[in-house]
Amino acid sequence: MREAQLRNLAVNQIGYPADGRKSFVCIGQGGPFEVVDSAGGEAVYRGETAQPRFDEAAGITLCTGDFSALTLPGSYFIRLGGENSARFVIAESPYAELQRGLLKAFYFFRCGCDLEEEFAGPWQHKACHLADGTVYDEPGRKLDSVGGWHDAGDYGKYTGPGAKAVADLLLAYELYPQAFREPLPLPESGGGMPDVLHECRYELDWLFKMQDERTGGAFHKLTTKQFPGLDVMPEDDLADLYFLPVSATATGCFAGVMAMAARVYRPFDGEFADRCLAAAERAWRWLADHPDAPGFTNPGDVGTGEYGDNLDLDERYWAAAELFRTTGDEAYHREFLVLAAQQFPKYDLGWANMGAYGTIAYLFGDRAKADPALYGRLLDGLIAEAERFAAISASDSYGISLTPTDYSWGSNMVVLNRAMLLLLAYHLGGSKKYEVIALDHIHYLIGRNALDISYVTGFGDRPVMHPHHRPSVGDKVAQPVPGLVAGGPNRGLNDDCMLEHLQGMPPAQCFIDDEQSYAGNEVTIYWNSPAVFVVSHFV
Ligand code: G3I
Ligand code: 9MR
Ligand code: ZN
Repeated sequence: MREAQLRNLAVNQIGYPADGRKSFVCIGQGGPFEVVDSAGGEAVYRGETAQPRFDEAAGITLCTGDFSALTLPGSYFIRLGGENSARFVIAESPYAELQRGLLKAFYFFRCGCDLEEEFAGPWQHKACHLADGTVYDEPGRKLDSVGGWHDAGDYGKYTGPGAKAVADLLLAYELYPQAFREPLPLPESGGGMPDVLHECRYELDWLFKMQDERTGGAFHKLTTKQFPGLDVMPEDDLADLYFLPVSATATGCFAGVMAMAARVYRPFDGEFADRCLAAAERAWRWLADHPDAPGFTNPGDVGTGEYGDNLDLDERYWAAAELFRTTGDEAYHREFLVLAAQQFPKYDLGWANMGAYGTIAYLFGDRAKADPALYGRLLDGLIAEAERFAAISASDSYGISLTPTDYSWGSNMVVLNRAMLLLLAYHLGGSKKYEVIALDHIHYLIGRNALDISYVTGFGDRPVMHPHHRPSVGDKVAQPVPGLVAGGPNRGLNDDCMLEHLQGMPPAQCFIDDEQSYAGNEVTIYWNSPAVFVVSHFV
């Protein structure tokens, strides 16, 4: 809903890198503007907005004002037609705190341990979900279920989404190790291993428990049968937990992320890396033995997240690529070549389509071992996808790569996945402009959007305050848990709260900061993880 206090001037509410492109977006016809130094109150830069144009996604006429020429570090706001924007900084590195906050969010998602005051501040709470889980198909069989991250605003733990989140964080660490030097800190901080790897290990230690030791397949998810009430704290959610049946999509993701972890953790902990690789290879054998496994669907008495996905080729492709990259074993390469010859999306970053992870693993792997023709085709395809996003971004007033139909449930993941893909294309020799456009996606996330809102709790001048996040609803703390990325505008209006308040709204305005709105204002680990990746590039 467009609220009364909504400003007509949208900026990145944190700020802009000094050497980057800088612009704001103004609702209406625009005109002359000033950038004002918020300490001294003087205008330090004057400009004129560009030609207004109707933006289809936002459903309003907008214009942009460019102030890239202003590079002097400081704190500023925009003044136009008697109105002031939010304050923002221009700084060498404005996103260090944001990046740490986005990563720290994973600590807040932890399940099965006390969140101690020293690390969690007012959002501390007791250990949760400590009971064994029952294997759904074998009611007499109980297994240790403790650990990992809650998926989202609910307390389910789902193998595929967990693997996507870890993969994004490990990729961020592989590409931007310098962004992870400072401790967060975490209870495990120290010992020579960066905190991002400590945090991912918390999830990986749980993921091992999702591999059925009898078959090597990965259980699709571990949840209660129904979602608990919205104000239930995790430690009060005592309903029985179930390991839901093994699926090929979960097993493919499990193999992919474990093979990746084997590579990334090798320099720090060889024994752990060996365990990861053995688990990945065992999962691979399950996949080989189950070429036609059906997609997962919830049994009739289970109402928690389904993460249904009938296409498992992309997960198999990812697994083969990571196993090949990590081991150099030609047998995995042959499997990868067979999978790569099939038709399915190869440039999507999940949660359902995981193909890009396979493509990236191949492109970042040992080029001397790759098939030159396939390598070239995959690289061309990645660059073509980046070009497609660049073209959409060029015609969007906020500079992002979403078309009006792309604003569906979790649209902020689409924003961040596409920024991530642009950065990966840039790293693989693509145009420098991809980096500039990726930064525009961060600006959108942190306030330069149709609702003048920062979609990250605790960051920016007007952040999301009421996420659909059970701990934030159930604790007695006014501020939500910080560092969480909300799902964002969803033209599907898939919950009653959206249906009540947002009928007829243009796609990019289909968002309400209300805790009841699970289809727009929930938070998840795999919306935070691409945010960590993208922001780490600019740290
Ligand atoms: O991809 C299609 C697009 O092609 C189409 O144009 C559009 C039109 O509606 O729909 C798009 O699909 C949507 C899909 O998300 C996109 O990822 C579906 O409509 C939408 O229903 C689906 O929503 C998923 C939602 O669960 C419901 O299944 C979200 O992605 C997914 O993030 C969300 O996950 C939940 C878990 O189940 C439980 N835990 C919380 C989590 C987040 O809310
Ligand atoms: O609260 C649930 C949220 O965490 C899930 O992501 C969402 C996905 O289906 O479902 C929410 O639960 C709602 C349920 O689906 C329908 N009845 C209202 C529930 C929210 O209060
Ligand atoms: Zn828990």
